[in-house]
Amino acid sequence: MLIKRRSSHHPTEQDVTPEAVYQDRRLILKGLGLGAATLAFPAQAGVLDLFSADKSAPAASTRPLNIRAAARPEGVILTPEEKATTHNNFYELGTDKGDPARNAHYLKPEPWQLRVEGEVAKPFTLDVWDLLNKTELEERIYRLRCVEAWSMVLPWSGISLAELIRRAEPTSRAKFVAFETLYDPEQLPGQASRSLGGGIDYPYVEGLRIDEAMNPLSFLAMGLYGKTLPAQNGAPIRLVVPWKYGFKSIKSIVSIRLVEEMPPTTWNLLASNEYGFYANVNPEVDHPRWSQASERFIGEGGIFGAKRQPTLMFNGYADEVASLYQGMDLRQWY
Ligand SMILES: Nc1nc2c(c(=O)[nH]1)N[C@H]1C(S)=C(S)[C@@H](COP(=O)(O)O)O[C@H]1N2
Ligand SMILES: [Mo]
Repeated sequence: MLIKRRSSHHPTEQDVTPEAVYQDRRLILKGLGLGAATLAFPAQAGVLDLFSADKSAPAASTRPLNIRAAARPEGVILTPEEKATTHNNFYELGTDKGDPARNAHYLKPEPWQLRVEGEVAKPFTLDVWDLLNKTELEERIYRLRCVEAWSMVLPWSGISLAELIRRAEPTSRAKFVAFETLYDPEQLPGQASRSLGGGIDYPYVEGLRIDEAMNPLSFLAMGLYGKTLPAQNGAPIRLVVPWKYGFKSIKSIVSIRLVEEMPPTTWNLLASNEYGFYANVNPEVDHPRWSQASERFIGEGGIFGAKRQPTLMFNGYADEVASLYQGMDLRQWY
């Protein structure tokens, strides 16, 4: 059964998202003892009118950015902007693929402060919009591979994560980097109840080993398609780690903390047998409940009718990152 909240004569992307994907998520939620009925029809439970309210409220508008545009390599097909901004995973704004765009207006990305703290000589608080206004951002075209076996190719704009971390001068005890999404149930109503937010204990948290964070590919995006980030894509600043499954790329971050021990991460906390800390894209290591050997690329046709294409080791970034995992058993360290 598909989860449907609106009836419509025109199938929307979430109506045709492969059944298995929703079943996968629900299996996890069932394990947590959440009733299937609440999940299938969240709008009927009293606390959940948070999401049914005010459809007319406009979402924060996006605006053009000052960027150093990347060359569009020949033969590379970008996911259409309209797909990238309406097919999202951002459970704090709802668990259906179309929810984050519909609920985008709850999140107020301006002003926004991001702390860089922990094991550093010079902790600081960054005014994100000040940085945005003063900096010529770099554009990067990256593949994004969701653990649910769909993928996109997206033009992000932002700065390298290493650049920001270096400014704080990490100490020798800084072995990992912990990231945290904003916690504010008024702006992110999925945080107001466990069923509404997909059973996750918020805030959403993620982490990288320090050498992964300092790798030149690790990116802090403040833009998409040459404009400021839409709320549903993680405004105003989010992580992008292209060789890892999409859930590592944490949205709307307020804290970057350098730490000594491996930090807890949201999907690992939810189902440690299914989601590890590393979450490197690996076509040879299947998810316990589905194959990771191939993926549906979301192009003009959306996920509906998308052809499967082979998934690449480290999502195609092996030359840049394989050396980070030398000597590690990639089956064990999933
Ligand atoms: N805070 C937060 N960050 C998140 C998520 C989320 O639910 N909450 N979903 C993740 C998942 S599963 C994916 S695939 C990507 C999706 O990014 P996109 O919607 O911009 O394509 O965001 C990741 N970051
Ligand atoms: Mo994902």
